[in-house]
Amino acid sequence: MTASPVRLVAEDAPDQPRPTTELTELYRGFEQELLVPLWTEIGDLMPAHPQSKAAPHLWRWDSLLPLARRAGELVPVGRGGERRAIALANPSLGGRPFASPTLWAAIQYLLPGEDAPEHRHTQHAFRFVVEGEGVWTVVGRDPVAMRRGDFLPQAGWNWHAHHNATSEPMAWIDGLDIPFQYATEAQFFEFGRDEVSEAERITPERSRSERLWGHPGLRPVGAEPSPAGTPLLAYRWEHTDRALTEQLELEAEGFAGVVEPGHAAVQFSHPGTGGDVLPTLRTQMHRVRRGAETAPRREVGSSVYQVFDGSGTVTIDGHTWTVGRGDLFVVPSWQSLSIRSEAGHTDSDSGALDLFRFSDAPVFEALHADRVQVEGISR
Ligand code: 1HN
Repeated sequence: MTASPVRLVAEDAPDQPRPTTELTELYRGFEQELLVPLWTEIGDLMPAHPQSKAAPHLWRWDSLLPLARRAGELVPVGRGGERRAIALANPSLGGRPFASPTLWAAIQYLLPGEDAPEHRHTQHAFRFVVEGEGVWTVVGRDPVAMRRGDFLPQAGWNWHAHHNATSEPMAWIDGLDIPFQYATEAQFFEFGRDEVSEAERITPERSRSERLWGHPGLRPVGAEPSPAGTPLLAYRWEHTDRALTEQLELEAEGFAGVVEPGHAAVQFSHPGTGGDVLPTLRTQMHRVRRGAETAPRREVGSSVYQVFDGSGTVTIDGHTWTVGRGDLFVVPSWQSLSIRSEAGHTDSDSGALDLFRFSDAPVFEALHADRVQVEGISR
């Protein structure tokens, strides 16, 4: 057969007609008119269940961080390149800077005194800090401190810049819905001011957003947040940690509330709506007690995890990796994941495995295309 887009005989498709001269002629006619018959393609177009083009993969923090440091020495940050961000490229997505078909994940690095310039884009974004501090991200002219364990969402089309106000470099991870907006051809981007004012280069302990929106269960009367993205720009580790600690304490006391035995989780939520912090991204923190293992679970849509603390093993569709602090892994759509918390070689005994997770779940829920299977139970 020639390099025709139409397959004359589709081995994987049953009930194909016998190849004859007339059939070859017919298929050549299809090709000339840019037509493709369904009967040769249906297996790929309509699989019985999602068959991700992406592969499960693990990136080690110990490999990423030295490369980011080296980029800090060799590559300036400024207008044009915009960010010293180095993206995770899924090995099965053709070298594109996409962790999964919908999710972007990158390590970003900023040196003492450096500024990442102001811009805005329709892509929804967040930062998560696995170690270090000293950078303020300025979102809508509100400077927000970034420290270990903090989660910092930033909904699309907000102006944002970052500055490192300390004498230490800082690394963190960025998550965005770039591949999703790329595939759906929905992106807009604008450069901001080249210089930000001194008033914005300040380094307050608490951002204006936290002072207005960061009080548990209390909504400011008179402030109308956009439903499209959370008005709270920082979710601090002390709250996340305490929520997880208390869930596991309650479990030990015999009260309900955990996901499954030994596994606590919280979801970062929009304080005005209770929904996801960003329209396309769901973000959570999980804690698996030392010795516990999560039930294998598959979901429609993909996720990226970063180990925040502790160590263990993760198994994604039959591939098992040991993981430790900072390591990142991607779970493609409908591939099963289970997580086991156990002491590693180099681990200080933290007693649990903490994992930050982000996924594209809100997209599938909005389309009523979400599905979850836990150990054979469909939901
Ligand atoms: C971006 O604006 C940031 O603001 C990080 O830190 C990563 C990747 C692609 C496009 C814009 C940031 C980005 C990005």
